[in-house]
Amino acid sequence: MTNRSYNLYRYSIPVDSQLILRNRFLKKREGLLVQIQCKDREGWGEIAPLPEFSEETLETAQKQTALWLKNWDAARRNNEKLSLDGLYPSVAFGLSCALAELKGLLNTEGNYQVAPLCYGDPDELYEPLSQMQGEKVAKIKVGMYEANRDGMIADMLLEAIPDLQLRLDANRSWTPAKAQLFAKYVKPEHRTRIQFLEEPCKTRDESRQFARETGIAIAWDESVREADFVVQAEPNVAAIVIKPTLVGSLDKCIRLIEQAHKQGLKAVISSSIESSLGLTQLARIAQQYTPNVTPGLDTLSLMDYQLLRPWPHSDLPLLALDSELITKIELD
Ligand code: OSB
Ligand code: MG
Repeated sequence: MTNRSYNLYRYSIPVDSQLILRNRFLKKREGLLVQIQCKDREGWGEIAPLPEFSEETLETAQKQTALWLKNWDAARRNNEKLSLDGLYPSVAFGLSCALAELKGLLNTEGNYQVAPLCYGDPDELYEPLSQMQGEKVAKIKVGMYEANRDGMIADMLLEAIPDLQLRLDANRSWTPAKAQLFAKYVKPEHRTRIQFLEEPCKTRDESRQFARETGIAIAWDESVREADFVVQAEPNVAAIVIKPTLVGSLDKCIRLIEQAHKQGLKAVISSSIESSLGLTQLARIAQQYTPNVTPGLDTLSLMDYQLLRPWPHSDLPLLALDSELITKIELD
């Protein structure tokens, strides 16, 4: 018989007012932190449904987590394993991270080299890019302003920085005509330095056609979370983006990564705007399972604080469990 115990905390941290999620401003980021212990070992996980992206809410996620923890504690009597099947993605992910830490399955070394993220002002990229060692890759959110402006910015950056590679993300916002307008401004000789453009158009077929016509590689992000999605090598498809908080358990993410690698696709671990606790775990997952691929994790600076674990070299204040932005949840 083993001794299991657990704690659940809820956090709420203010975020940068520029953060727009599908036409809505996010003013604070909220989530759960779970701590599980067994004898002298412990593991932590973050469960943070993302508004506008996750189907579950913080409330439904919290209820499900509390119930799972209770059953997990009860399962110790029979030395049972408690499955994560059927749980909400954010809950399955957070609990699987806590279990992986507890069992020593998640390495401590992380890939903290991220792709600097730009929401519109390309000038913000020069400084972070000059600090980068190794692969020089940045990510620009496109599709929020005029498509021709997006094209000009991408082309200008590729022209100005000869060893720069770009990732672009349109979040399915372009019609085929708008996507073409974007491409018109990116010189053909610059297009090979676009590692990929995530989901340019509303449908996968429109995105495929765009890639075929322009030679610009694309990546699947939203599609990866759709029921009919299969990981499949295709011309002009370079990568799949994996957002574990929206996908599910660590095992499910690892299966997707393995399928991608088998098909010759890149798998890119990406943020769903987790706190520094979840984000540092994503950096560790990236290092362990997608070595040599820069993850898409440049979202910490949107927040005003870090939680419990610091991101290397971040100067944001670090909150501990006694902070008033973290509350312990009473469980029965
Ligand atoms: O569209 O990829 C997205 C963050 C939250 C929700 C959706 C997205 C994102 C990111 C994360 O872009 C950063 C990254 O992938 O580099
Ligand atoms: Mg995306």
